[in-house]
Amino acid sequence: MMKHILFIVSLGLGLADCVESQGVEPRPPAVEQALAIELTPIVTDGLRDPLYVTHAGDGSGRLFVVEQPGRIRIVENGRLREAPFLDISSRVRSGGERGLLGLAFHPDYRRNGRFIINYNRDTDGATVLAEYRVSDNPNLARQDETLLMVVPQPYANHNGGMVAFGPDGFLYIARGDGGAGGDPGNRAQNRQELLGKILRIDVDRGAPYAIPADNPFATGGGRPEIFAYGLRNPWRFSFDRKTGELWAADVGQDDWEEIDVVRQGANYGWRIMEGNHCFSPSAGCLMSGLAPPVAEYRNQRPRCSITGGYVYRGTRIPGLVGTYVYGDYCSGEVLGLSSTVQSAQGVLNRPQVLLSTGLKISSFGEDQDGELYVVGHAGTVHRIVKAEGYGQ
Ligand SMILES: [Ca+2]
Repeated sequence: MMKHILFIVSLGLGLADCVESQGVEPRPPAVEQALAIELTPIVTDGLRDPLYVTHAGDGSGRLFVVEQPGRIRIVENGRLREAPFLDISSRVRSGGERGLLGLAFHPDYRRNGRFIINYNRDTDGATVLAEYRVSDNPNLARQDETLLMVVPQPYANHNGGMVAFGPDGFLYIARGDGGAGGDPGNRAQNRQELLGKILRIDVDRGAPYAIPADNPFATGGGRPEIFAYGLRNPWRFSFDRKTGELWAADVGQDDWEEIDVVRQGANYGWRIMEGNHCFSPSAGCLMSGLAPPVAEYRNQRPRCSITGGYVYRGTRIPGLVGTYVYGDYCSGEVLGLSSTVQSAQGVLNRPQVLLSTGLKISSFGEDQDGELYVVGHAGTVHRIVKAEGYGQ
C-alpha cells in the first residue's frame, strides 16, 4: 500500500502561481488561514478501489465506503469492519470507469432500511439502478435486489454513477453520455435518451418508481425521468445542505472541467459546448438557451478530471463554511470555490488550491454532521480537518 505524504500547500503555492502568471492580488492572510485544511487518516489499509463514502443518516456514526469491484464496507469507531455490509461483486463488471459506482441511503433509512445502488452489471456492462435493504443485522445488507432501472451503455466509459436523495425526497441519478469521446451519438442533447442527464424519480410511489409531477418532461417533450440535460459525465454531485442547490461537476473532454449548479429543465450544453467554449461545432456554436457553468478549469497536466464534492456545512472548520470543496483525480488537489469569489468574479477559471494530497481523488463524502472526507482510489479515506498550527 502506497504511503501518502500529505502536506499543506493551502493558498500559498496556488496564489504564488496566480501572482506570477496572472497578476492577481493575493488574498488577505486571514482568508488563507481560515481556509487552511489538512487531512487526517480514517482508513489507509484494507480497502480495494474505493469510490465513495457516505453515512446512513441513522445516528450510528458509521461511514459506508463503496468499493468499485462491488462491495460496501463499514467504518465504525474508526475501524474498518472486515465483513462487508454488501458484497455483490459477482454481479458487477468492474474496471476503468465501471463498477459499483453509487450508493444512497433512503432519507428514512433508520425506519425502513432501504438503500439504492448504481452499478454496471457483469453480463453486458449496462447500468443497473437497484434497491436493497438491510437485514436484521445492522452491519449486513440483504442480497436480494429490486430493479429500478436498467440503461444499456454503448461504450465502457462515462457511466456517471452518483445517486443521492434531494431535499425534496426524490432520488437524483447521474448519467454520463454513454462514452467514447465527443458524444458520438449526441445523446446528451437528445431528450429521448436517458444518457448525458441528471434524472429524478420518486422511489416511494409507483412500481418500480413514479415520476415527480414537476419533472420538466413529465407530460411530454422528452423522457419523463429527466431533471436536467446536456451533461457529459457528471461523476459526482451533491446538494448544499443549507440552500438545497444541486452542485455537479461535469468531467470535460479535451480542455475544460466544469462545475454546474443544476436547475430543473436546464441544458448544460454538452456536446455543443465544453465549459464556456464551443465544442461541436468548434467555433460559432449557438449558445443561447444553454446554461453556463459557475466555474471551469483547464484540464492540463497535472490536472485531468474533476471530482465533484460538497458545499461545506460542517462546524469544525468555520472558515470553510459555504465553500464548494472539490478536487482533481490526477493532480490530487483539493480545490475550493467560495460563493463570495463566485459572485464577485462571475465565472472563475482558476481553481483555488486548498491542499495538495498526492491522492487519486475518486470522490468526496459527508458524514451525518456534514464533515467532509476525501476518498483516494488507491485505497484510502481521510477526513478534511482544520489545519492546526497553520501560520504559526
Ligand atoms: Ca456544460
